[in-house]
Amino acid sequence: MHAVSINLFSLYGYCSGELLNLSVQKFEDFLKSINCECAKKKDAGDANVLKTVINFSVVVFEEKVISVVIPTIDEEASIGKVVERLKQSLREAGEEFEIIVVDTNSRDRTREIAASLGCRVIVEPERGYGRAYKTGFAHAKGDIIVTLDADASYPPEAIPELLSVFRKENLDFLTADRFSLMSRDVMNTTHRLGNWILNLATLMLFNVKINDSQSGMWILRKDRLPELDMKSNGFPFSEEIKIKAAKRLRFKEVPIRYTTRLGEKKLNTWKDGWNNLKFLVKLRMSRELRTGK
Ligand SMILES: Nc1nc2c(ncn2[C@@H]2O[C@H](COP(=O)(O)OP(=O)(O)OP(=O)(O)O)[C@@H](O)[C@H]2O)c(=O)[nH]1
Ligand SMILES: [Mg+2]
Repeated sequence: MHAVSINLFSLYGYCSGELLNLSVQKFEDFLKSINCECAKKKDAGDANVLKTVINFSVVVFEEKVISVVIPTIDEEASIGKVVERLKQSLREAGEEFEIIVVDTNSRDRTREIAASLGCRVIVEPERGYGRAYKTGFAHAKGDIIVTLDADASYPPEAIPELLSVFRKENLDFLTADRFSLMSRDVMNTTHRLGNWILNLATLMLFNVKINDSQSGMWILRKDRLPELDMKSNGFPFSEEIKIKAAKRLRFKEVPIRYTTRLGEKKLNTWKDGWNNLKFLVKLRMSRELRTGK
């Protein structure tokens, strides 16, 4: 969190403690209404009456910065559109933001397009969806991190509304659910079945009831990351982060409108589906989650 502390003024007065407390309360309420916080310090004072000195130091919270992190491999067909839509949506919402593209060995124009649109392009030479996110998170300057695929399947236009829920409900982790609002033609049957099995496994192994354990669109507080202690470097990163967030943090799932991706998918339905299932079993057996936390 970026905070600026200003020592605003000191109150020095001869009045009853009660009266003073009332004024202080009123002042604090006012500060809250203008996004400030009061750290008050009582220096001296008599129990009933007389001399009381209060130093007000006011903490002014800077506008929070959003870091959008996008992993990419050969996504030239879509990265430009995703970034343009993101910029428009976040600008219209009055958000201060940065966009970080974490690229692994793209052989097309992905990096060039992202850089030309003002993104910070971070090169992560090691393969892995989870690894790309770990690298991106480490570079994020914002308090709040937003993630999505580069393939134009998740709607950047939904982010302001999701952020509003995230803030209003004081969440630590929000995940976007693709299935509640999804039309039939967006995902093939095999993919749907795979997702259903993984959701069921998540419920049975961890008692985490979630509609979409594999969604790639999340909002999270950066300062909560250490509590998640992420292990996976591959595609299971997505289910791992949700299970741990659901168990340890203030967590919510919110529906979004998902569409078919542009360009080639990087996920291998059978191989990665099987790996994701194996990862869930391994995670359940691990000492870390054996206690159910
Ligand atoms: N940097 C990096 N990005 C990756 C890696 N693997 C996948 N990605 C990106 O991560 C995002 C998710 O990958 P997708 O292929 O879309 O996987 P998916 O969303 O599960 O599959 P689809 O439903 O077919 O889109 C995309 O933006 C990919 O380009 C990786 O090893 N490194
Ligand atoms: Mg995708």
